[in-house]
Amino acid sequence: MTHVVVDPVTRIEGHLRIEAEVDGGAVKEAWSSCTMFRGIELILEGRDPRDAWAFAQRICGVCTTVHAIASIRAVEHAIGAVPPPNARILRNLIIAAQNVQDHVVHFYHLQALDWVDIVSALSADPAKTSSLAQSISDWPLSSARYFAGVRDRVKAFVERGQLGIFANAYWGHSAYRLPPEANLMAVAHYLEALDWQRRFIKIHAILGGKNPHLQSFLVGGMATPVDPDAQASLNMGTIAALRKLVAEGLDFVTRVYIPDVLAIAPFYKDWFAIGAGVTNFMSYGDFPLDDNPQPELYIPAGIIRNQDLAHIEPVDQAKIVEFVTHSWYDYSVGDGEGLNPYKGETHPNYTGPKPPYDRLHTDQKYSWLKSPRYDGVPMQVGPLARMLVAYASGRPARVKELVDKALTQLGAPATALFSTLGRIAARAIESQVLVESMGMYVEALAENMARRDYRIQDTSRWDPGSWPKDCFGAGFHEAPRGSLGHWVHIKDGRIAKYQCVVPSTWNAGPRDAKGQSGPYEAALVGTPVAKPEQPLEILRTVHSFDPCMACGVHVVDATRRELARVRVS
Ligand code: NFE
Ligand code: MG
Repeated sequence: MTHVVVDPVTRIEGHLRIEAEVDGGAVKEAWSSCTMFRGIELILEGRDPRDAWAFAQRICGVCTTVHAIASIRAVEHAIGAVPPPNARILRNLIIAAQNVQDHVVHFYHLQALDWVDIVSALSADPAKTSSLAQSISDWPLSSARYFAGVRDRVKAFVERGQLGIFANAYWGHSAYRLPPEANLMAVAHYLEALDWQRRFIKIHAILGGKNPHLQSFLVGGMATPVDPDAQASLNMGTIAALRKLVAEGLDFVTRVYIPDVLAIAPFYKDWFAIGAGVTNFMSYGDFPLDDNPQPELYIPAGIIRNQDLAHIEPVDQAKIVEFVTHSWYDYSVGDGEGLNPYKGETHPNYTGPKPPYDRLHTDQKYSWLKSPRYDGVPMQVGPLARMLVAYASGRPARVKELVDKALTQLGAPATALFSTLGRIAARAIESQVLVESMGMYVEALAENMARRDYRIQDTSRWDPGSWPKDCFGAGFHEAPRGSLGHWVHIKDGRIAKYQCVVPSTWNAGPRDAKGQSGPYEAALVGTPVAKPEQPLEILRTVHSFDPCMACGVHVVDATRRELARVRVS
């Protein structure tokens, strides 16, 4: 038995440590530990709830906007504010843009290098790379000359010993299987995606003044005036700019991202049977399409248990609790019980190892993340959960169409989705579904303008004097990494309690009071590890969840300055 420690896991947001027991070339048991604490829930206590979104949004700069959205929804729920159609539509556009940009960045910049060997790309034949690229897509940047240029650029970096962001990887590892030409094509798209994501997210600059951390959120609506006749408002010029940016986004996802995923996956088909882990899935649903109290959601809500796609249960938030049995917190009710977020507590109490952190005390507390559970069991959240709920619900119809098409092209059964590669494929398919839906929101906004409906905020609840003295609210959102909820208790116009239960907490959390593993821990079991001192395969499965610890814990140890350490004992 070999004990592997990966700390910190890189190409994620925040600080994550994975410990695993490896035996016979595969992971037998794994532990996921978040090694940072932030405490934004505590910072919010005592503040004006109308300001909460601006603080909460700073939980993370990767999934920017998402905590602002969950926060305003929670406060609106508590005080009874109802955003008008224009605000709903703008929010849908903002969160769709966030999801799509985040997914593209995740695939190329945070995940691809687990599958794509940059150093191998240097030996690629540019003419053959061009043929490969042209065989999978009509994307115009595909000539032999173009790929020769990319190869020479990367070669110059390597020869000067300046691998920079590409340093400290496991180049040449036997688990890399792409031919040099596929590696070179992916490297070219890695560089193009850097540029693309910067252009695409201008949608946020237009609608929110900046990215990250848009400035235009407002309890009851949005702080963005809509008026086709005014220069300083969202007007017809804005609509034209949005149409163009959405079209460019659709083009890149359709002609680069999806073809790349479909081209790379066949070399790694065994990963359709690795990394299933927790087989319960949850989606809160998102993208309200009307203004009813229970609106139709473009991405539906639902619970799937034990991979059973024939039965979708509605989500009941009363069934959500968080445990701290293995987390560095204390509960006033003791560590054996879970608390619903309305009653949640954040009392930090670090009892973990002291430097040099050789081993986590995995039989005791070992993470800054709590362990959220639904009806007593762990849930996997994220693009795969959403696509499975949508696939099983039959809506939007586009999900089933795209999933079936991808499975046919890859010659894989539907059960292949329950895997490491399934999470990667689901993220790509979701990007396509969401970027296609964005035009619908732009046109809805244009139609409202044409009808001279410029309403942007419900001001009837702006005055705290109009609020109940004591009220509770919950706001739900599907962030890029999955189901996000904020719970707020407002007393005498101030925040009495604030609790966030975040996607990466659902997925990366430790064991609970019953010893049930969280999704990362469960997914790692069975993951092959060819070389314990270069645990590339562990990274593949962990990265497939797109970890964000900053979100997950919502003060870093200055003694640990190494970029990464892998320890084997
Ligand atoms: Ni910081 Fe986040 C997303 C949220 S976390 S990235 O998506 O909420 O898991
Ligand atoms: Mg929390």
